[in-house]
Parts: sequence; C-alpha cells; structure tokens
Amino acid sequence: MNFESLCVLGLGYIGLPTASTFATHGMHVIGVDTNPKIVKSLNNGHVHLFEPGLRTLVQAAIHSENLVIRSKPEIADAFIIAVPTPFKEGKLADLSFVISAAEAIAQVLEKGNLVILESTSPPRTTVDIVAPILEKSGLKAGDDFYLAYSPERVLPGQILRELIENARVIGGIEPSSAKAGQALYSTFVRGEIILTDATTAEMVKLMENTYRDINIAAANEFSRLASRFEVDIWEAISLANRHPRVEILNPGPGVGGHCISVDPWFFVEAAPDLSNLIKNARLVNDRQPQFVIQSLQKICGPLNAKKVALLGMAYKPNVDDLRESPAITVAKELIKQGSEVVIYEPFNSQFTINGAVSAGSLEQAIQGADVIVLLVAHTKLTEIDPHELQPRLKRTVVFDTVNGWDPLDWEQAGFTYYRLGDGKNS
Ligand code: SAJ
Repeated sequence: MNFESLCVLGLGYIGLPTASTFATHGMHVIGVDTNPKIVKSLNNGHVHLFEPGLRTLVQAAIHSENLVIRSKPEIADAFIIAVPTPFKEGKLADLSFVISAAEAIAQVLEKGNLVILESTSPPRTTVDIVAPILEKSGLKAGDDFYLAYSPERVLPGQILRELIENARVIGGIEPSSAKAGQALYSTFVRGEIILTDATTAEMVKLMENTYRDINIAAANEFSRLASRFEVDIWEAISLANRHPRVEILNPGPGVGGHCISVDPWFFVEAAPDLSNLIKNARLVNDRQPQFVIQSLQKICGPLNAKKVALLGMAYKPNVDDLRESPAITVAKELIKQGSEVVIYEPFNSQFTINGAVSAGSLEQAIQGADVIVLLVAHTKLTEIDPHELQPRLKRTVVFDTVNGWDPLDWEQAGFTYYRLGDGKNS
C-alpha cells in the first residue's frame, strides 16, 4: 500500500500539526477547514493557534508546496478526519462535525482509498456512523476502501514531538484497514504502531482520558478533605507519593481543555448504568472552581466589591487554549458575586469575559488588587519574582491554586500567601 496524497479534514490543534508533519515528510497534503477565516489566514501564512514550533512547521510545509489549504476535500489516496467532537446541551456528544466531514469525503471517495477517523468519539462511531455515511458513495467499507480509527494522544504543549514519538494505536474495521493505516502513519511515526479493531481503539482513547480525569478528581477531592482537616495537601501528597505504588496527581482549580473534561461523558452517555465512578469524577472536577471560590471567601471574607486579579485563563500551563477552562468558571463566579475582576492571560491578552477587565500586562492586572489569584502555572507567571513587584503592592493577599509559587519567597517579599488546600483557610 502506497499513499502519496492525503486530505486532512479539520485544521485545529491536531489536524494542522498532523497535516504539516505529513507534508514535511514528503506527502502531498490538502489541509481542509470549513472555516473561511482559518483557510484565509493559513493561506496568508498566519497560524491561528499557538503550539510550540507549530508556526515554523506550518510555514515550512506550505513553503515546500506539499501542503495546500482548501475549504473542502479533494480526491486523494487517504483522508484523515480530525474535526472536533464537542458536547452539546446535557453533556451529549456532538458528532455533527464528524458526520459532515464523512459526508464531504463520500463525495470524492474512490476505490482503494483509506479513511481514518482521529476525532475522539463514542464507542462504535467508526462502524455505526462513519462507515454507513461513506458507503453512500456506492463503495463498500472494508471491501472497496479501507476504514480505521486512530486516536490522537498528543499532549498540548508537546504536540509536535509526541506526534512522532508516541505509540500509535490503529483500529481497522477489518485487518487490512488497520494495515493500511499503519502504512500511512509509518511516513513519520517513530513510536510503536499497534494494530487492533476500530471499536477497541475508540475505547482505548476514552479510557486513557477517563483514567486521568478520575485520578485528578482524587487529587481534587483530597484537597478539599485536607482543607477540612487543616492539613497541607501539597505536603501530604508529596509524602504519600513516596510509596512505591502511589502517584497522586496535582489538585488545582479544576479540569479543562477539550479532551479530559469532555471525553468521559461519552462513556456516561453511551452506558449510564455502568459509569457511576466516571460520572462522579467528572462532577468532582467540575465543582473544583467552586472550591476555589469557597477558599477565597474564607481568606478574604465576602467577595463583593473586592478587587480580584486572576492570573492565567488558559486551561493549563503554557498553552493559549481557553476551552472549558476552569479559570473562566472562577472568573464568572466572582463576577456573579460582585467582585471587581481583572483577568490576565499572558498567551492571549485580548481575551475578554463579560463583566471583567482584561489587563494587557501583569502590572496592570495586579494594580490595586485586594487579592492576586494564580490560576494557571504558566512559566511566565511562576517566574514572577515577588521581590521585584512594586513595594506598595506588598501585604496584598496572594492565593496560589496550582502550587506555582514558593510560599517563603512571597512571604519574605511581604505578601500574605495562601495555597489551595493548604489547610490554612479552613
Ligand atoms: N490537571 C490537573 N492536575 C494534574 C494534571 C492535569 O488539574 O495533575 C488539569 C490541567 O490543568 C488541565 C486538565 O487537567 O486543566 C487536562 O490537562 P492534561 O495535561 O492532563 O491533559 P490534556 O487535556 O492537555 O491532554 C490529554 C492527554 N491525555 C492523557 O494524558 C491521558 C493527551 O495525551 C491527549 O492526547 C489529550 O488529552 C487529548 O487530545 O485527548
């Protein structure tokens, strides 16, 4: 099997790096996005998202003429669907982008083609939803064209490296489809390629993110327990983690992003009778911003009319991605409580929330604040030297929700330092 041309549908955090990496490895790639703004900006050489190294990679791919950007799929040897699968009202999976991508491919599908679904999807999506749509082309999945599911498993912030180095699972709707997937991804994947069936591959992806969600929920619940029992959760976790078989993750303001906070719901929707633990872990993590607010109330008293500077709005450190960010939930709740909220997101100073002031710089954000809250451990924020901040800011209360600052350092600089779950604000 030899694939020389590839169409990648969806030029987001996964599709764009994937399309560009294939292109810089010699494949002729048509990158497709239905959003005309994205098509236009990429064609003008602008990359619409931040990921370390991505801009250089995309520009190299476009410059080599191996990557062209279009608004709909064209005839190619292989197709990768990398569109979002968000959830709609009621935490139900919204497969509309996957469905329209498959419908668009069906228009140009030819005998011998390979179609791969990469978007995170509920179990059986490839077999029960994508295959029948593609078969509207008159071709039979598994006989006339190959069809497989291959989950992306890259970590935002490290996408370009992990895309090449991570092990890749490829699940075919029958064995030769999985082998076809292997032939395609071998173009650049250096990690192990493991073949299985499509539904197993879908489940593997959901299990990975659900497993992480449950583990973070444990850490978040421990932080609330520690607060109740006046124990410093950070010390307790570091001691527990000395056990050879214990590795507790970090509590924080909650779980965000487009993956871990969404994917477990696919299990809950598909089999509610079998997913109590999964559902409760989700609820624990979704309530963690509320714990941040309660802790702030204990530290500062009523929050109405308090000026609160919130540092970091992204869903996790060193990315610009704001999707499902718990920091945004914290900001909105404070606004509801009547606080004067100033937000500062170093990766996107233009970002606004109704009712909050967006600061263009750290200095502007913390000016006159009653309390400074660290919500994301961006390196640009954890590297703040409290001794260098203006002397009149000192004695301000700081609340670190991510264990990003050294308490001693801040206290020595004159600030009143609290950390989420440190047992001091019980
Ligand atoms: N978080 C904590 N405590 C921790 C670790 C993370 O509160 O100890 C929070 C983060 O701040 C963030 C959220 O969890 O809000 C998720 O961050 P993450 O770094 O754990 O994961 P994602 O969502 O950026 O990427 C995950 C990865 N999955 C796993 O690690 C199992 C990645 O490999 C997947 O490719 C990605 O989801 C995806 O696209 O599905």
